[in-house]
Amino acid sequence: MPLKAVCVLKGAGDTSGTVFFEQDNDSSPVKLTGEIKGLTPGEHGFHVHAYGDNTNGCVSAGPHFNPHDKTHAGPKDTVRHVGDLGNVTAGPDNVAKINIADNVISLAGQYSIIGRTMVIHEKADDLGKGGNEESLKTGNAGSRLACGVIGITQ
Ligand SMILES: [Cu+2]
Ligand SMILES: [Zn+2]
Repeated sequence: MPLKAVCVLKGAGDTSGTVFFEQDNDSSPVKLTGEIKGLTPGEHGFHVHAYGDNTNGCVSAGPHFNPHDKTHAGPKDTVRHVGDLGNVTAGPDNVAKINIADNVISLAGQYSIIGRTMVIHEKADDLGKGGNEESLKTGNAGSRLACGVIGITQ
């Protein structure tokens, strides 16, 4: 039985989306599909943040999910936060189609992302290559446009 999860992202503005997660077993890649609308055209940082807490909006989700205490980077880098999924790209229709496969996040086990928060950001994630201190923490991706808690689905 594949593992499945879903995340509905909402925010204070008109950005919203739905992301579906699927993983064949706890050692295979997690596939993410879905879309986020209400984005300016171009790249937007997209991460798993540590807490499934939206009590004060997306800010309560805390920093990037980083159980190994590493620096921020891109999804293809070996040293990265577990939650670093890089960027999604919105087209002229303001919609980003999501089609990601990632080998670091999981839907089961000690480093499961279930119960944590997906965040879509205002700006592009510089993937840790921005040359300043913030780049190695957040990728300078700016404010949190929308977010949602990742939950188990059938
Ligand atoms: Cu983020
Ligand atoms: Zn990060």
